[in-house]
Amino acid sequence: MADKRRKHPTYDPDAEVTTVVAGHIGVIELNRPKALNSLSVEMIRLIREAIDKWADDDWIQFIVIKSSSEKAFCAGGDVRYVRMRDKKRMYRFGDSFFEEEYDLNERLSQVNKPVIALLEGIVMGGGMGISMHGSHRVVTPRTLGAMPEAAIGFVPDVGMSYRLTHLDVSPAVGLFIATTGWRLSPADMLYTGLGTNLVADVNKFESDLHSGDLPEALRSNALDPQALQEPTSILQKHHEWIEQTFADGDWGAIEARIVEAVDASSSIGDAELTQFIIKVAESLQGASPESLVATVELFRRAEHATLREALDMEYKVGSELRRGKNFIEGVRAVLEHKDHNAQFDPATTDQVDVQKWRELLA
Ligand code: QUE
Repeated sequence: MADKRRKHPTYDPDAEVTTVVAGHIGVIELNRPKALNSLSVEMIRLIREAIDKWADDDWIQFIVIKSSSEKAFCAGGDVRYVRMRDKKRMYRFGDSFFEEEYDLNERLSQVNKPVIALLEGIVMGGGMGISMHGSHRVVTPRTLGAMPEAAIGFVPDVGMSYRLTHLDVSPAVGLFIATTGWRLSPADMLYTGLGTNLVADVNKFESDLHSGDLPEALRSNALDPQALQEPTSILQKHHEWIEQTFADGDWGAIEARIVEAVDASSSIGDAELTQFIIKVAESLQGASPESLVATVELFRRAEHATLREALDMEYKVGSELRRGKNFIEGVRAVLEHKDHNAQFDPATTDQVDVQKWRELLA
């Protein structure tokens, strides 16, 4: 019996996701490196299939989710493909894509054994969704996280409206990450709790897991954060300003505080904070105002919701955004033409109908 299970009957090294049982570890390897492992619907189905098979299989002690590429764990969902169909008003594909993706995100939160994501390289959007609902999110000095959806006229989804409002740190930090699309360093990941462990080498850690002793494998591979290029999280350094700016109000109120801070920044006398505030303002430059307004409405409600309720709200907001022009335009500018010059409409926050999003989520 045991020997039979070691060989996966459908193992295919060229598949977009390969799944193998190695000893008592179920390994899910994302293998679409040319697209930085952005998740196709096939990949979502293959991951789901493996999780369903291994979650209640007593042979399997741990489930590991990793990438075949050092460049990226996973850069997001395959939004180019979704856009192609949405553009032709064929919304059914995107609808079921997000339904299946969000169901997988929820399923990952329900597995009663360690689900360990090895976060080497880029982890954005959908990549967060297949890692952050598991028990262990292992980061390295090369991990780069982000929720950059506002740049493509979308909103942070995949259950991250729930995760980012239920961080070890305050929900204000989560909303900061969601609106600015902030590039999260390994230190930022650990500070927020999005990362649970720091290791130097994920391959060495994975091979040590075969001992069956997860705490020992984590301990013996633990890297001191002081060894990082930036040992201190910039979000931690400026958490007070983030709190004051993002803790309450709608996007209009938050944006007004940021504008005020930029105007006052030269007279603060804190060079580091001034630099940070300018960088915050810059990271909001390419964002769709409609996305920013909708993100705040979504996050204020997700703070008091369950993961499933948050996913359902994300689906509602996402469906609506996909049927407007900004998602088509945002994916065009960032991922198709890569000119990063999206012409969003409305172009400013004051022109966005905030009431529409409140009614949608009521
Ligand atoms: C926002 C996103 C995504 C993004 C950039 C954003 C996203 C996504 C990708 C991506 C990146 C590289 C690829 C690819 C996709 O970028 O979801 O196929 O090669 O998948 O600003 O939400």
